Amino acid sequence: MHLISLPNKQLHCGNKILDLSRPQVMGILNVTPDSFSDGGKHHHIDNAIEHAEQMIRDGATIIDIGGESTRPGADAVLLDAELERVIPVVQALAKYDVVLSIDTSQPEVMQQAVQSGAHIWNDVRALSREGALEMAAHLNIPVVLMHMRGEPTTMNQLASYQHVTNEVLIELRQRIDCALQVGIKAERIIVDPGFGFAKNTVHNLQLLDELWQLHQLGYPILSALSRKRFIGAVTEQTEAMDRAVGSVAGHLLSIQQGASIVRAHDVRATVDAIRVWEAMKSWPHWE
Ligand code: 8Y4
Repeated sequence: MHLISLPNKQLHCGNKILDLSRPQVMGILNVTPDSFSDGGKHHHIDNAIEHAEQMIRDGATIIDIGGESTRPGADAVLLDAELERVIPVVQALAKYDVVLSIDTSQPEVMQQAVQSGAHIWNDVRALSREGALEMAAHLNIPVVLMHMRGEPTTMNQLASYQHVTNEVLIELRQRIDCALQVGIKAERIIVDPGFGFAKNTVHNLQLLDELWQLHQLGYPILSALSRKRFIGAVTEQTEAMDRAVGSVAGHLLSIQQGASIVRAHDVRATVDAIRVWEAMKSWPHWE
């Protein structure tokens, strides 16, 4: 375990560079309708910017902007709604000294987001939507390939494994192969086990215990378990807000196994934990 070190890699994100030899915190910025149902459009953008600014002050070096609606509806309507939520926020945050990641599965959303200043494609569907692989190759940006089975609406029935880590490795390798085949560069790929996606509590815990196995793939690892249900199950915290400490613990265990990026709601608490880990790693310099 002590022999695992972070990849000595730099992730090129447009005009910015992320140093993956140190753990990086990706702050979660939700721009779904529920988060601005009270106010108007400007209210929603102002709130998003304020939240992002706070996360940057707290030490986030990446902001993950997500605006996908989980409600059923026509594709064209859903696309327009997602664009309307995400693009103004990207435009507003483009001037900040932070890497912008977009949580989307839609190639059109990512294309417009990149035109507006976004850097990373974070896709929980690992570029499986029509045209997504080709768009990622064309945009030539870093992509997060996350493990999932089915769709968020059907995935729970697919949470059946002989050995979860081995099957996640096999299925991630298939998505990596697809990405490489269309010309996505190896140095642009980040992998993610997809905590909570088509996994029950035991699966999630086994994956966390064996996260270091993902180094076999040869790509930087992103770990994202912030406030998720299995953290609630273990800590007996029914309210997502009360899962911060459990989430920090899980993220630190991920970092100890060589995860390069953690995706968190509670940025300051996560950064504090990482500071303790980094201080421990460099203890001779403290005397
Ligand atoms: C409270 C709030 C509790 C939100 C749970 C949640 C991942 C991801 C999500 C992930 C990557 C979520 C966008 C689910 N999960 N992207 N996105 N990896 N790369 N639920 O595990 O945060 S959304």
